[in-house]
Amino acid sequence: MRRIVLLMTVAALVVVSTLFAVSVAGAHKHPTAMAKHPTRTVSIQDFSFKPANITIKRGTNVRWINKDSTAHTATANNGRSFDSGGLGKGQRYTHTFKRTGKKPYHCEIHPHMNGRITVKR
Ligand SMILES: [Cu+2]
Repeated sequence: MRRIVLLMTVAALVVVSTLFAVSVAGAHKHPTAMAKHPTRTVSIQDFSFKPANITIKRGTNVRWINKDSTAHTATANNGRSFDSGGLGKGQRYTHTFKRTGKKPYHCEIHPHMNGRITVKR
């Protein structure tokens, strides 16, 4: 009998602590939404993406930073997955890659500028 009481006490503690953890996580959900994903940076410099080809895990953020004084874009070749729009000097754009596959992209202003994101599981 004492053993059952002890087990029930332990079970109750587990439930309470789980509820507490969930509520704490929920309260901070918004600010940490980006932080829980790793971020890789691609520089746009000297009219090229550096590095031009990267392989990432699904759910990773890719952040492009334009280091040229000329405006550039990072635009998916399929025209809809992602598009930074014009980035001036020092401006950045971040996209979270949620689906696996090869994602070739280019600069709309300078179509010879090409890059590729490979997203793995
Ligand atoms: Cu460009």
